[in-house]
Amino acid sequence: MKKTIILLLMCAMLSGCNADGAADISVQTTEALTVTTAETIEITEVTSATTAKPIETNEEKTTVEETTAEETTQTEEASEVEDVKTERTPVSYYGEMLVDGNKLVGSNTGEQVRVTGMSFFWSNWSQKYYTSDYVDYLVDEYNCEIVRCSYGIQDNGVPHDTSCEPLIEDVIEQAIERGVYVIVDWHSHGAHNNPDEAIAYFEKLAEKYGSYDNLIFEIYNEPTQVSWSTVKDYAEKVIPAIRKYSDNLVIVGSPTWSQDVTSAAANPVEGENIAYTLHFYAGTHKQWLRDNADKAISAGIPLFVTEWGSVNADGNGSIDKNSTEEWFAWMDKNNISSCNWAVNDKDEGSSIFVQDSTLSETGKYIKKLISERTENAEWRNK
Ligand code: IDC
Repeated sequence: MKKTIILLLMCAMLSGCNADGAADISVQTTEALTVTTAETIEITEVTSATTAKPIETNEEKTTVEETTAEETTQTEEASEVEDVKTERTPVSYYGEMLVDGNKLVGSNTGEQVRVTGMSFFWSNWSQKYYTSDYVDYLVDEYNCEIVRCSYGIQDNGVPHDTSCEPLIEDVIEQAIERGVYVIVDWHSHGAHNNPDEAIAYFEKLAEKYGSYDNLIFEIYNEPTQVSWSTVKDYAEKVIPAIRKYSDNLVIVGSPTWSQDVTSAAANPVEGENIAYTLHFYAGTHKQWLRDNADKAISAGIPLFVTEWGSVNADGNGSIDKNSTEEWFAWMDKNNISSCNWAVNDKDEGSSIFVQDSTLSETGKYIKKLISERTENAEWRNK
């Protein structure tokens, strides 16, 4: 209930903003300004409460408390215009992600948009992190502009575990409340064998949340050794179900664990607002995969790295810093959005947590990489 009220008030506030997200005082009535003020204070309280939740981090707790106290005082003292600026978010600034040739642009800015964040782990194995508190953690502490839900589909003939659906919805709702993008990924390696399940799920999801600019549909995590035409046929079955309710960005995988982006570029999926995922694991995948990706971009398709790892492709091993830096230089140059694998505490190199949910070595390293991209992002500063 409280969530709904805050959401409605956020909408009221944003409707008083121009395309840059700045307050358009000239058209606001006194009543609207009062609502904006109340709304901002309400959000500040909620943020403080959630920041204080007992999620353990490796950060100095005093630092968190000092920052929170300072933010609260600043918010109370600031003018309404500054309050609106404080509450600007990636989604309020950029809007819906739209394909424009081989780039993704924001519907509000018309300029190329690049966001950086984290992917949750297989939802069937990692439900404890699928919470609104962890979305807050990822936004407030980890500086994410995007999160990705990986709806775990095991493709072994066993009906998939639908118990994660309400948890995925909690994550989506909190992402909407915090103004970050949220990908829902059909985390499968064989989705083309059972398109009906994906169709039913994505249609339901599009109907419920497809009007929010936050939501991005990733319909097939990683096809393995199948032809591109098989994947394309699957995509052309699933996408129309989404399009009944939503024109939001759809991201399509490609053969060989979403590396064969040149096949996709040679024969793209029919439809509008469709991008393609490229997955890399820095310990395994090197320049040859970037060369492939460059060819696909030159051939005209937009890429989105919905999943990447700093370790080996099996999700384990130690961080390959040199290779990760080469990949980031490439993503920086091409303004490519990305989500790191994974928000989890399994004992493997790719987990950002260890088992008491404090940051692993990987977690500290990835936090730095993400923060370097997002702390001074355009949406905060313009
Ligand atoms: C891995 C997990 C690992 C789990 C395995 C099951 O890290 O713990 O046992 O899945 O298949 C991907 C996949 C992603 C993998 C990850 C690392 O999208 O599901 O997670 N990876 O192997 N593609 C390339 C690497």
